Amino acid sequence: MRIDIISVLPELMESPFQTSILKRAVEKKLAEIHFHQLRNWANNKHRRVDDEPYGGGAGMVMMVEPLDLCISDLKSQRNYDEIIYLTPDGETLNQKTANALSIKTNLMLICGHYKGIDERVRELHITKEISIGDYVLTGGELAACVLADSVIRLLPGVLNDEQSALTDSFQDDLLSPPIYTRPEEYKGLKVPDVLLSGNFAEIENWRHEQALKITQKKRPDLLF
Ligand code: 6GU
Repeated sequence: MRIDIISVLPELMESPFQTSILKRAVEKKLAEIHFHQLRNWANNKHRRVDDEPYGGGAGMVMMVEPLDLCISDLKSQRNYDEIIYLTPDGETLNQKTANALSIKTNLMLICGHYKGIDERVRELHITKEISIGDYVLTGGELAACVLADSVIRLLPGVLNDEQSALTDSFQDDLLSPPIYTRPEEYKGLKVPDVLLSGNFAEIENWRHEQALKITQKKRPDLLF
């Protein structure tokens, strides 16, 4: 998978891809991340990419031309499965969306800043709008990192234990059951007997029951 990320602050997104699992995914060439500094497509003296909104009002708007030139340049080089604008008014990211994106080949992510982008960029290029939750960030960069992380970890070969993405919380609309490692007892708190029983059918049953119970308690909305 190739992911192109357009931003005025690409340096903000470097470390997540230079650390741990995402770094390994990049090194193993399972994921290719390309950052593009939007200002390089600004055909004006001060490399401006924002301007005042028509009709007045607070905040600046990201201009249509630099974004159109940058996106068009990239589009002329390959076919993109989705051109995603990260915005608080997009559809909220969930596991289903991450799963769907993880089978794509080329994704383009557009990070918004200021009050947002000129509407004509959406009309010309954007195929999908994604938010990472009902709160406002200073820009789309951290949201782009969250989205990329949720997608890259699903790519075959990225996680050591292929099973572990399948048993994630949300993957079957249930939260994960409690887990334990050594010691068997700590400060009087014991690991449930069933987990020490060696009876795998019973363990699976217990885990499923616990997952249902925990989901009912913490996120009943997931059960309907
Ligand atoms: Cl994608 N962008 C911004 N600026 N704020 C957000 C967001 C995105 N998702 C949630 N809040």
